[in-house]
Amino acid sequence: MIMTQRYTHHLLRYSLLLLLTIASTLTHAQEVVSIDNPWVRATNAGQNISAGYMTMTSTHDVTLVKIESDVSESVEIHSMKMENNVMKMRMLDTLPLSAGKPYKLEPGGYHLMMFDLKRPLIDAQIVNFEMTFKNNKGVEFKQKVKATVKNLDNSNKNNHGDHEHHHSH
Ligand SMILES: [Cu+2]
Repeated sequence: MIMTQRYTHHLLRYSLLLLLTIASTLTHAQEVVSIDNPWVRATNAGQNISAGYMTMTSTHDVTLVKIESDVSESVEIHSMKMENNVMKMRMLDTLPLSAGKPYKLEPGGYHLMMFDLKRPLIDAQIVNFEMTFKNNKGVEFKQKVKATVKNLDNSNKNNHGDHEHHHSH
């Protein structure tokens, strides 16, 4: 009788341990970055670069370390700011996101720059991004993002329209 009880007890402890393991795995999986309004600028004829925009909000402190897309050979993270009256873009190796703080990638500011497009980007198409983040324990996780191509030709007064200029890497 005592033996049986002890065995049951062990089983219970084992089950609890298993549950805890599952729980912590779930917590880990929930470590996601929410992405709002992802979109990509439509291309003009002969243009083989474009830019992507979105708002990223992370539940934890994470760092965006890599981005890939299904329409371009490479994707870079760029910052953009005025220097001596010239709009300058810089490539960032990584983009750290503080927990709970929304990071806006938008025209005139931070953006994802897509190089060597494999095909023209036409209004309403979908671009698939795969973003790799690293948490503060150094563990990488990936997140897929579907962005919509938008044609903003009518609002081209935006200084970002001539995106290919003023690059300084
Ligand atoms: Cu750029």
